[in-house]
Amino acid sequence: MADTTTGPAGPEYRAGFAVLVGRPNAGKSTLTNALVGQKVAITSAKPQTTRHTIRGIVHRSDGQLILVDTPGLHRPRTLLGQRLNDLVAETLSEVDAIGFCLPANERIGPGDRFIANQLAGVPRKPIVAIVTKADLVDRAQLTEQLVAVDALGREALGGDGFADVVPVSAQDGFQVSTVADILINRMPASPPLYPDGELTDEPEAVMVAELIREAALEGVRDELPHSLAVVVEEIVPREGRSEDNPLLDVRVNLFVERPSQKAIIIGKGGSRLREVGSTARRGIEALLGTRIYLDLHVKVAKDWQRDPKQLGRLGF
Ligand SMILES: Nc1nc2c(ncn2[C@@H]2O[C@H](COP(=O)(O)OP(=O)(O)OP(=O)(O)O)[C@@H](O)[C@H]2O)c(=O)[nH]1
Ligand SMILES: [Mg+2]
Repeated sequence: MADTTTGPAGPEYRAGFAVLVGRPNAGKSTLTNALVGQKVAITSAKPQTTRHTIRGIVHRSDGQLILVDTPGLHRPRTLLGQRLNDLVAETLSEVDAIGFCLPANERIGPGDRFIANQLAGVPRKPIVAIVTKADLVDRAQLTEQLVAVDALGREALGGDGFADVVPVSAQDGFQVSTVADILINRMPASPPLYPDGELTDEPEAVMVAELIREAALEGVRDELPHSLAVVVEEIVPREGRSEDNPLLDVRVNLFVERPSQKAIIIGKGGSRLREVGSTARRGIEALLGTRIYLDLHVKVAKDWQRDPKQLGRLGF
């Protein structure tokens, strides 16, 4: 029987979906993790880190907020870029509210206007402007940015513009719960949509691949981050291990676009790849709760970002 005393049975309980959109590197995934209270999305200083939508679930006594973290929106230069933008456009129509992330420390530019105009085309959805990375600016600069963002909203959306403009820092926690309040208030009255305690609906293999990509992104430059794709081939228990000392074999392919990139990823005598492996292994063992043996292979899939067949094979 359902427990109606402690459960979310009150008439005010709300649940629904909010998408986070914004330019690459705006801080969407970091904010997603801060709101969920645990890492569900990988982050990096490189633009276009997120490549598929990721659901992070925020559980509160007054409601449940399902956050949809998306790839950064930008003018597409490759087929991959186009696919990522299409994915975001599709997501916008399926949510209850939109959180538009704009960094506090960067002037509003053509990239933000491009997104604001896209959002203007989405009918009847509350759009909350979230000014991220507030810790990077002083009070005066923050105020200035809030005013500029408000003006952008009136200009692009007409009327009163954004439903709300709220500053936040995912880094030091400033206003994270306020962002959750604002978004939950925009959700419809509804019973919970996910079981209590579930923080994401990402399949394990995807989380594993993402942790490896995050580790591999660390310290590489130029176009390499964009050229890297990670696919988990299999996760199998090692045979002959006792039940209280299990080991999982995790076999993974890292795809790059050119032989020169393969050499960079592997490093001198395999040193870089070993580093990537040990960093990723720590994260994966924490995620899966068992020891793993991580078997990484680097392969060249020539120009996969522009090749429809290869994109399909890599899951885009
Ligand atoms: N100082 C500070 N840095 C932040 C904050 N939020 C994010 N960052 C940094 O900004 C960079 C980009 O963060 P992400 O969360 O990966 O950005 P994103 O919008 O998900 O980027 P894409 O997935 O590429 O679109 C990372 O280096 C983060 O550490 C913040 O609140 N304060
Ligand atoms: Mg991201």
